[in-house]
Amino acid sequence: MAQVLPAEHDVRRIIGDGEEVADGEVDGLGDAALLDLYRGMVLLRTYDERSLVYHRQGRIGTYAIFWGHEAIQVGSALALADEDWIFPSYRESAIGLLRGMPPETVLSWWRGHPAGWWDPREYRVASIAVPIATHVPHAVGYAWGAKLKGELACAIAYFGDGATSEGAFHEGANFAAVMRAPAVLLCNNNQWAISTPLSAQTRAESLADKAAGYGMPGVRVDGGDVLAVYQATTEALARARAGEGPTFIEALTYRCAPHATADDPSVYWDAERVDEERRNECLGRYEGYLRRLGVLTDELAEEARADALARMKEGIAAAEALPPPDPDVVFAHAYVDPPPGLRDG
Ligand SMILES: Cc1ncc(C[n+]2csc(CCOP(=O)(O)OP(=O)(O)O)c2C)c(N)n1
Ligand SMILES: [Mg+2]
Repeated sequence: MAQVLPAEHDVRRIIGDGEEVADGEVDGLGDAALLDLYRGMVLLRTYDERSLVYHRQGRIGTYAIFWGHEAIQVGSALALADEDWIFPSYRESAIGLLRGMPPETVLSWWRGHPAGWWDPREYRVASIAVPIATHVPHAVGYAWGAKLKGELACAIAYFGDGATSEGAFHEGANFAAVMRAPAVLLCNNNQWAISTPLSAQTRAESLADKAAGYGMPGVRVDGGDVLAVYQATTEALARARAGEGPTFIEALTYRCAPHATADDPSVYWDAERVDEERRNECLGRYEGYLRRLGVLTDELAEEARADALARMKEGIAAAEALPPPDPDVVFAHAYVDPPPGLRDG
């Protein structure tokens, strides 16, 4: 029997604080790769901030904000090989942008337009899962299937702290470990499931501890540290490709935006903590690191922001230029034999 130790309780960090805590580094990450991570974070941050504006302008529908989660998404996605598959939740709706998906596709998804449903094979990004944790078994099944076919592809599933209370998460985790599926289970522990705090979610000391029950390693990283997430994901993928099975990564962060645009967190969250977390947000931390290293200049930072903004402007224009969908599309794949009311209407 493989012996699995309880999760690492120390939270892994690479980025220092610019004062007492020294910066570390990740083997194999040169300047170009460091800047790719930066550009990815700027792109997602810009996507998120613009989306909130578009929502307020009535140009997209309800939107799940991921401000402050960019380090988790970019650090893990950029550790993947091209052939690896991504299984996102609504919190990672724009992660396909890191694989070349145009912003108008994701913006169309939030507009409820059929152009927002892409072919998963094109980007190796599965459909956005809104039901909590249902995509964990999908990711694991994909990974197991790839292994059976002798392919090297891994799958990564993104889900939240609340998802770890769902049956589908436990089924997926067990299945992954038993089958030694090459999967990475990446939990964004942002401390909230809408208004339910982590303290009301579990009695486990850490979410990573849940991994031990299934016989897989549980790793804890600072989810505001893009390099720590990158490193932990790289190691998990190496294990998976070596035939050693899945890894559970708990990326610790704090949701310092509403759950989604329809939520009013002021009635349940601690405003002081939110202010503190916002001051310590992940993109600013990474910018500080790159500047201390002498890798990021004002010019490069401005270029990244301008490029991301231009892509968003083009994206919303392209999404709004699409003709409205045919209302019949709602029923197109719902019935083999439509009921009379629909058939005749
Ligand atoms: C199966 C299921 N039950 C309930 C919901 C309603 N719901 C939407 S988001 C959410 C909270 C999920 O929290 P968490 O897993 O921590 O993810 P986060 O939104 O914080 O990223 C719930 C309960 C749902 N979408 N699916
Ligand atoms: Mg959560």
